[in-house]
Amino acid sequence: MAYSYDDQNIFARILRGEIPNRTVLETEHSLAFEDIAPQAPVHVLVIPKGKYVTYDHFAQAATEAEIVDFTRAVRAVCEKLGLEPGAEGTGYRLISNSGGHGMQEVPHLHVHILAGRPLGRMVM
Ligand code: DGP
Repeated sequence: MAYSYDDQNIFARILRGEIPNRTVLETEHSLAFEDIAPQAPVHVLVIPKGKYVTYDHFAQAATEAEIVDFTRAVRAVCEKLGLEPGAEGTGYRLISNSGGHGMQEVPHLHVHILAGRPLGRMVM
């Protein structure tokens, strides 16, 4: 499908510096910042700097450099925060809500990184 991107969405405004954020990590093509309404002790959002609405849009239209950068930015945040799966008390959950049934609120692709406590089983 063809996507139309809303330049006034809240993450577009964060990327333009119009709204402050608590940045965790910034790369050439991606930005990671703390969620304003954390659902876990660690709740970070990672977004591409490019104008992509959903994961589907990004995977279709982004350059390979953007895709590699974004994928590694997610990992780099987890490394920076000491979340890499392995030791007891580590690990995390990645979520990317997409579209209506995904209950996506902000129409700019974002991956939620949730961690810091056992997160429970997913409830569908
Ligand atoms: P989703 O439902 O997947 O579209 O999640 C959107 C998330 O964005 C939600 O967890 C709250 C967060 N959020 C909304 N507005 C702001 C904001 O102005 N700043 C930050 N840091 N997070 C925001």
